[in-house]
Amino acid sequence: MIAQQWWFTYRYPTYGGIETAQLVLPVNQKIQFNITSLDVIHAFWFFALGVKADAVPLNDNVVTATPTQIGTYRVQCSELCGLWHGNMADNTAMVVSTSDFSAWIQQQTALDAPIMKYLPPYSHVYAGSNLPQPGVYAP
Ligand SMILES: [Cu+2]
Repeated sequence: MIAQQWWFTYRYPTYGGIETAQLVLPVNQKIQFNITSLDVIHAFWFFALGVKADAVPLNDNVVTATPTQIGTYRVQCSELCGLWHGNMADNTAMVVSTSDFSAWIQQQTALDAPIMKYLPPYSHVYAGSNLPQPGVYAP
């Protein structure tokens, strides 16, 4: 989980390091979250899962949880992080069946294929040349 002003993104190192704006997790599987930030201190709060952890630049905060209920959930930032902190929330986090997760990850992998070469390699923290560079997505 990567926080930045003012949103969360999610990389899936188990699936080639693809990056998504929506958090989707398979049900009944132990998930390891590696939580970091690109800029200031945020906090990742997935209260239905009992996950709340600071997202700190250059810091890899590791939390594990096992979602057991399929459904749609809210995640939000719980550390005042600037002007749009209050808007740093998402009601579309999902826990889905294993087969729905496989289908979703396949779809996301295809969507991300054209941009993977612009993404920094997956890392637990991002700094220096490993930070996403502004403008690299422009044609
Ligand atoms: Cu924040």
